[in-house]
Amino acid sequence: MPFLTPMNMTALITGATSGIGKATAIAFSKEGINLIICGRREKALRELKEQLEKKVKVHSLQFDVRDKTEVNKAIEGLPEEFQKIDILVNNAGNAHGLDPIQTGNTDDWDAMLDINVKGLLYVSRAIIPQMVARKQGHIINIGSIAGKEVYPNGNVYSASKYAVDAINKGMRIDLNESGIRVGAINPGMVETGFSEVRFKGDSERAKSVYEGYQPLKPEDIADIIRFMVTRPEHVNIADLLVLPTAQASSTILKKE
Ligand code: NDP
Ligand code: 8X3
Repeated sequence: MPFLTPMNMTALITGATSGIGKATAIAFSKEGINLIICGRREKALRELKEQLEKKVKVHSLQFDVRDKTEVNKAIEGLPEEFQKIDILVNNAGNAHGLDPIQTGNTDDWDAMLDINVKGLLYVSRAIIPQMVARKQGHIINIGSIAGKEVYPNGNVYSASKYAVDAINKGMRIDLNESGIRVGAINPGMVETGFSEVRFKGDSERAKSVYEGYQPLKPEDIADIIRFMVTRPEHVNIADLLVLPTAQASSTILKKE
């Protein structure tokens, strides 16, 4: 098998329209990795494509990860030069709400389980067979500190990220024979659109999540993902927990 240099690699990134996914697309473009950027927001996809295609080949796919028909159609319909996917970054996801279990909004529960868990599975299922056939590929799953410990009112979001942790481990076991690298990065507090989504557009509340300390920036996580995918092929970074220095755990955060 020829050694793959970043110049002839293609990465598919879900949730590339903002935050960690967008920063990862930018970081990969600097390595010369060609990109398939995915998300629902058409304008954000178009603008990112225009920005990055000065450096690398970029194809955008607009689909909702919840819809498995759309997922399969998008991936099966990729133009020839984007069909071989070397790196899959399963990043699309969000928290919806922050409520105690007894008053939780069941639509929020559906959103988190359908997007963070089932969406990740649908995209993975559409791409993994080609990696297995080639015996080559790298999957990065974006988990969370919420997938390592539960915090008050985090209940179902945590459940979705514990599931990502389990899926990350399960993929690594099942794909071991095929030589496919599988690893997760589990961030703590990263300043992105995450809290805007969690608090349904309440910008003041979202902003307050990141006040009084230095949260991680999406670029901090993207830089680590870039490092993960540029290690030699025998090195698999399997599971990382990455926190802002001010954060000791889900519930211990040193604010000024
Ligand atoms: P953002 O809200 O900035 O980004 C979320 C991304 O997911 C967007 O690009 C969005 O695209 C995409 N997305 C959401 N729902 C869907 C859907 N139904 N179909 C397709 N794409 C979807 O948040 P982050 O960058 O912070 O989040 C990225 C990942 O990081 C998530 O998995 C999150 O759980 C995880 N994470 C975030 C942390 C944080 O503190 N920010 C900490 C730990 C983990 P679009 O709206 O265009 O569809
Ligand atoms: C995002 C971090 O602590 O809000 O996954 O769950 S947290």
